Amino acid sequence: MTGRVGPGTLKLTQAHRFRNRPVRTAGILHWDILALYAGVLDGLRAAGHVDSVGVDGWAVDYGLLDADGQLLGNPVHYRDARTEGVAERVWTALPADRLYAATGIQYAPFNTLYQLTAAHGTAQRAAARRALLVPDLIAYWLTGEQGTEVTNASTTQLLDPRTGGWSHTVAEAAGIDTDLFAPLRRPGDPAGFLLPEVLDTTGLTGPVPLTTVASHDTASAVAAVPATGGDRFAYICTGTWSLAGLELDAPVLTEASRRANFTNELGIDGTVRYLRNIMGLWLLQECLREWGDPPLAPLLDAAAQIPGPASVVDASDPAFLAPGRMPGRLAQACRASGQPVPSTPAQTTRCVLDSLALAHRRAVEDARRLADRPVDVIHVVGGGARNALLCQLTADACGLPVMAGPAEAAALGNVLVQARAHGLVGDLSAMRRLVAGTHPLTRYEPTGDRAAPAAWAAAAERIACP
Ligand code: LFR
Repeated sequence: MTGRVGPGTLKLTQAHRFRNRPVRTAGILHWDILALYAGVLDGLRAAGHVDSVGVDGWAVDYGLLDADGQLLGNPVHYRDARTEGVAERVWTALPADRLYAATGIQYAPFNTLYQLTAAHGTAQRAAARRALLVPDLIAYWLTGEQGTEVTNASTTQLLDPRTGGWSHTVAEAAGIDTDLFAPLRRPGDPAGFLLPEVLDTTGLTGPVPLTTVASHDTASAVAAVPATGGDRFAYICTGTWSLAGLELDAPVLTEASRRANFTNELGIDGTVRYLRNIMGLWLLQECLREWGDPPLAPLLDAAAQIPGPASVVDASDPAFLAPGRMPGRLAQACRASGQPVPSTPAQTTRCVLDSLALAHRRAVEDARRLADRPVDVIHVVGGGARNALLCQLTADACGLPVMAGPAEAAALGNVLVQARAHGLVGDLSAMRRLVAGTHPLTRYEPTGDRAAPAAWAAAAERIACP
């Protein structure tokens, strides 16, 4: 994406789009990182002229480099099964409650901490001198400079959210030397210049600086949430995942918060992203893949005609993490909880969207209770902001208005942090006002006969997660 920023101006243009296709080899699911990097180079070529570049991407995954700075293998996908049962091993050295008190990070089988533990004893891990998180790896190839961006580093479960530095307690207990990571850097920090080889390949004219952004895509998206009326808002970043929660000044590290599996990831300017991971539109994407990728719009229209909330599943359950056979797995979960089994694609789609709306409701309610913060409005950003049925169901389930948009929040947050570092925009609230003033938002009210929170409470009881 290219972005243009000025007073009253914030405009994104898609320069290039490429597929991200994971590949399974020798029993392990990998990212095709060189194909992704080639896509980045194609994008830079298509962009033409740029004043600055920023890289963001998904969290937790990393590439290992040898002593010469060469990549030791394709990064493993966080949906790979190699981390099954690994967390329990880590907890024998450092119990889960102490781990949470030290890092504030939710349990997810794929946290970097567990991935590095799973890799202990492998030849690759033994040869590794450096681990670079995926956006940092792309930044390294573009510039030759290594760093560890702090919002993404917070998802490793090796960082202390109070200090923003590494947690030596956790690292020592897990037998991980934090020198494996490059020095920490913060959104806004300069991160070098595009290498001559990159300028050659892309046809760009140097010098082109790389600017550190909130390199965790969710942190970039939260930075671009168009909230302009104070702090009584929740956000839901919807895409492959739904990340639902609050922006706070300080982490919530209580036992109740741990039990509710809330995470305290770092945001820009010392903020804390207090949120829960919900499986998100991945559930639908995987169904569509199984059905041979039919067009989405007629399916959503048909799903909207079905009375709801229909049968629901627990959309926070890691049981849905792995790819494959998703319609069958959803049907099985409905059967196991004694609910009608969705059998048509429209019914399955409705099951997914009702389940997501219900999970959004639980996350927003739990967050405001655990952080003791009132919420008047929910901002839905990311790809799901385009899904009117999902937004309406979320408003209905939560009993709160939903402000939907922008869909490209992560790219906007990325561009805004670069613009700020180059003096083109003010603080976080100025950034948010600029998004709100330049991007149309759609408001969904929990109205009409759809506003029936009791029906959602009953749906929650059916899957025993109140
Ligand atoms: C969203 C996201 C989530 C993270 C998941 C795995 O793209 O970055 O925030 O939990 O992907 O990295």
